[in-house]
Amino acid sequence: MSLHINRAVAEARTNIALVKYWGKRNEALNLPAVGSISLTLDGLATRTEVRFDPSLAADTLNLNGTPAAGKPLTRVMRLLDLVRAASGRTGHAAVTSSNNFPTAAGLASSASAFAALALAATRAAGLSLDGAALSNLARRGSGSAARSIFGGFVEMKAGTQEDGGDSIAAPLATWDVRMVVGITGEGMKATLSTDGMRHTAETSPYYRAWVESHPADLAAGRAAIVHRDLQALGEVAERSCLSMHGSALAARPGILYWSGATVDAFHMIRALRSDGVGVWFTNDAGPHVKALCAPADAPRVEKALASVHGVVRTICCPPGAGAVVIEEGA
Ligand code: 2P0
Repeated sequence: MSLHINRAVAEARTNIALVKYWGKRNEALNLPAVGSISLTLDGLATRTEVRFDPSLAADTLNLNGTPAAGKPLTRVMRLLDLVRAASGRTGHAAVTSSNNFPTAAGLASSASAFAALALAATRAAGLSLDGAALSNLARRGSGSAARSIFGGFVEMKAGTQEDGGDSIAAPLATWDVRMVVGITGEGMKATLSTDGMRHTAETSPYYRAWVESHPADLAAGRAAIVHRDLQALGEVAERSCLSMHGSALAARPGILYWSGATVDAFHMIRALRSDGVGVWFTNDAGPHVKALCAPADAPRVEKALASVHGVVRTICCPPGAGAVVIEEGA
């Protein structure tokens, strides 16, 4: 530990789950009820600077050029408190964070944000954590952030320990695929993931079935990645996405993240598949659609998705690297 370092800049990329995380076994420690498997994406990144400054009266947060308060600042302060406790550092910090993709597109992700923050804050505090410890810390900010510490295909373990020591992510084998993102309109999602998960767990009669069917999907996803079997991976990805949404749709009242364009894009992807293109959809707590395919098929998939009424933009992402330190020093 070197106490003179008080500033660090880190970058992390977002990730998309192929076997979904939905539900928590402990909300205070943010421990997931189920594991998950994701792909870290190149091209959609958050860059975050953390500067510990003894002259500050409080922690501050600047998000995409604008000072932030309220919930985003509170979540950042909670993570900084964990870093202060682990490092012994007592001062406040100035956090400056920006995404390299338009926030208005609605893709702004807590995954890349909290992975970048965990890495930048620990390095600025003079700590040098390994990937597992960083993943554990990032999870406290956001469950999906635990996965963005690593590049390529990543598995997040639900874990069984009460303190969450084994609720961490680790990299799996990686090969070259594409995730084509179809942006379906703009705006904030209706129900935040954390609230949606809680409501589903508390009220959906299908939640238990979701949790119980999940280990088989994880095993199938893991095997597909090890064998580089895109079809098997795509099939489990669609199944896991629809199961997650099925449990949320059955909550009372039901949570509906899809727009008409989302469903039209699902049909378009299945029509492409009927034409012999190896492409499978997934979708998260919002209306955007993500299509998994081989690199050679990506141009055709992108064109087809762009032709869906309501899809305003497409982004084609190769696998991306894990979180990295860009700069550090006094
Ligand atoms: C996932 N999602 O596996 C799932 C699928 C969205 C749908 O992880 O409450 O922002 O901060 O741990 O990580 C989004 O939820 O939730 C998410 P918290 P997070 O990617």
